Amino acid sequence: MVNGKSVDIAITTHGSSFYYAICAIMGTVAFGVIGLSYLKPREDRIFFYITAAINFTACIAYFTMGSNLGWTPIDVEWLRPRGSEVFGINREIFYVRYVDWFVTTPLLLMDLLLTAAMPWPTITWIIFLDWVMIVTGLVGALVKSRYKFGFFAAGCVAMFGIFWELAFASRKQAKALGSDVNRVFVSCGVLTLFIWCLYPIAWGVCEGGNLITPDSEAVFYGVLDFIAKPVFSIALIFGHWNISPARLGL
Ligand code: RET
Repeated sequence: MVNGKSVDIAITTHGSSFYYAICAIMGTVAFGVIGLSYLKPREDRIFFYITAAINFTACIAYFTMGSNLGWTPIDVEWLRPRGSEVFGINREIFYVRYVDWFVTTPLLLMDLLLTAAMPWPTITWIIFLDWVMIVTGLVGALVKSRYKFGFFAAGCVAMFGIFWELAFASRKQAKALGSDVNRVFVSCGVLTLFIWCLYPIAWGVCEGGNLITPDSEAVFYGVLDFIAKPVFSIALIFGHWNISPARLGL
């Protein structure tokens, strides 16, 4: 207790069960994608392996969060009792989310960029921008003062750079590759652009502004991750079913 206020930062069993439920979905989709890959020759499995890796990684991260691990308490400076030197009003920050995203968001982007047969220099640069976005988001989450929003702004600029590449150069190239490639690129690309825009909003009300509880955070990020990973994965795998990777130069 600090100044009569509870500073209990543990998550409830509800938050934990929700994390385990998402963990189970990610695991099921990952194994399902690996199972489906056996229907294709070894050299045609690139999208299966990338997509399975995305879901396996998330499965481990969600197991960690369901077990109430992978987080650290961060002081929330502007919620410190007025005139008090006491720190102690803090929030649990799940840094393991960022470890997950550091691995999985480049893989999600590779799924899209390889679909559009983008050249490796472009892919390398986009992955760099993505890492800037995730790392600045993590640093911002761990900083206790309002400077956190400076890091957040840098992350948003990087995300904008990624969106620009996907929406213009990559879309143009996917279109030139034929209507089947264009269809899977546009459907998975639109899903990505829409859902990725909601992550900074979630960050703003959770790690940033401390406006919603860690339980609500579990649901907010959980629903986003469910759409960004399992739903995206299924759309991508079936969208690619009749497209030979050789046609994309893979
Ligand atoms: C942060 C904060 C810094 C600014 C921005 C962010 C965007 C994060 C995104 C994360 C996407 C995660 C996905 C996970 C897969 O399941 C880091 C929240 C712009 C877009 C797709």
